[in-house]
Amino acid sequence: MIPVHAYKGRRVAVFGLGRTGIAAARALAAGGAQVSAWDDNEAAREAAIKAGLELDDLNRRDWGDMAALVLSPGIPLTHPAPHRMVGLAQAVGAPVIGDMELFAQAIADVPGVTVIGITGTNGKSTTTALIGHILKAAGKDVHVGGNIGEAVLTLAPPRPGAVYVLELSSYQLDLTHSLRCQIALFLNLTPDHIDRHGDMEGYLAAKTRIFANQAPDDLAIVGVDDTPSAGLCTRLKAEHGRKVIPVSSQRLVGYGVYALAGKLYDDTGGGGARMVMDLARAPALPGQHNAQNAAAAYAAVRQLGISVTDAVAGIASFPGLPHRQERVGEAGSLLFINDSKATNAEAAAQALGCYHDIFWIAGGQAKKGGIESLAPFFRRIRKAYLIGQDAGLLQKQLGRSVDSEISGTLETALQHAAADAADSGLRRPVVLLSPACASFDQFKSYEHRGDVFRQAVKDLLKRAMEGSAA
Ligand code: UMA
Repeated sequence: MIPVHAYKGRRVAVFGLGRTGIAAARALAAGGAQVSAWDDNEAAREAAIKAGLELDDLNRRDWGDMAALVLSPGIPLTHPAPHRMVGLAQAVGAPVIGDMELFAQAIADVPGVTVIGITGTNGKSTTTALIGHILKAAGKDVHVGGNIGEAVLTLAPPRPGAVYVLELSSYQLDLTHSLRCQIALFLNLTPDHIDRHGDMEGYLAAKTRIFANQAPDDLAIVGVDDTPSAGLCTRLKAEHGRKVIPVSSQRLVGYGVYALAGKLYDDTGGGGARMVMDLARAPALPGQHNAQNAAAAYAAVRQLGISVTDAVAGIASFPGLPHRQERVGEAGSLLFINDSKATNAEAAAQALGCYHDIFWIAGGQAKKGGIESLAPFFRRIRKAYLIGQDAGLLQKQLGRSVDSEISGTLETALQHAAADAADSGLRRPVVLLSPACASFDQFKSYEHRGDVFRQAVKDLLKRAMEGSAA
């Protein structure tokens, strides 16, 4: 745990007692603050008591002595409307901050600590884990956390030479004011979380806060494969004295790192571009989107002095992350892929672009626009098996161009998809769960949905083995 001493002897409100809130309350108490912790949800309050926290109903207490409000990232700060607690804090002039801000305050006085921050709509977790993997393999004192799932304040306390690799969501960045990322990665930007930021401008503004406190020697790494990010890269380059490395998996970028035709090129050295890696050596990073993630991770670790050989070896040995194009089973030539993390159409497009004969399981709670933007991939889909609340909408959007059925549940969808794929006679059929929708109508989270799928595939393959042995 990273103790936070900045509020020693003062009172701090911690609202929202999930992963962030519990870690923040503990870190503040360890640093000598008095903590008033609360959550709207009774089950969360009970869990907090079990975790050893004392509760204090923030709806009923006087806020006069409150030095700050630590808000969990999932709780609205501005849109669709600020949570009531935000108003209570603002009324007494208490700053509203998040756990990343506490982290920034906690490491401010420790010399020789490096922060690598990663943001973007898609690919953040993979890039974060990949950078952590390369640095660890190269022997660095590295700690990985943030939106990827490990609340930042639960990480080991800072020591000189430590590197923190942090996935930063737009929600977290909105609540962070003084964090300096010596290396800041901005991967891409497509519409997402608009309900929380008002519009695309608000979403972009939250994400660009990742560059806010950079010093002249710090590095900005920017993906340039979508229009808003390319515009951002141009703006940053125009700022006097900024170090910017553009990365792409679609085109050659001067003075950047890019992937073309499955090969990774480094043009940052001044002596012209050189091919550093055949990305076929990295089986856990399939597809063009992952090529950009690899390029971004490569640029980041090189800035820390990791050799080309170690960077390339780390990319090749990366084991991948669960729920992101995770191979969960194989039966002869039939492949089962769990891509449950694809909670929007853009993320599903990445997986749909990687395979040719797809038996596609999709559905849940659709995002704005549904799967309209996936039309260019429809020809790769042999049949779609639709689940959850918006199955009907998805079937309508698939129209006549794709054979589809409303399967209802994930289990039924898997059974039907596996049977059809096995009977298809295709050379390399793929049963792909890449839902393009949120999971909350049928599951606790995308992780839960992916775990259920992985287990169901395992059971199915076991039954098939037993059947063929009998
Ligand atoms: N709560 C209230 N009142 C409200 C709303 C929520 O009291 O009006 C309470 C809930 O009852 C709950 C707590 O607030 O107890 C939840 O807080 P939270 O949603 O911020 O969840 P945490 O467990 O703290 O998890 C957060 C991130 N969650 C969100 O941003 C929604 C996690 O990212 C992150 O891994 C974790 O901190 C550790 O840093 C998840 C996520 O979905 C993976 N992120 C979004 C995404 O990737 O798209 C941004």
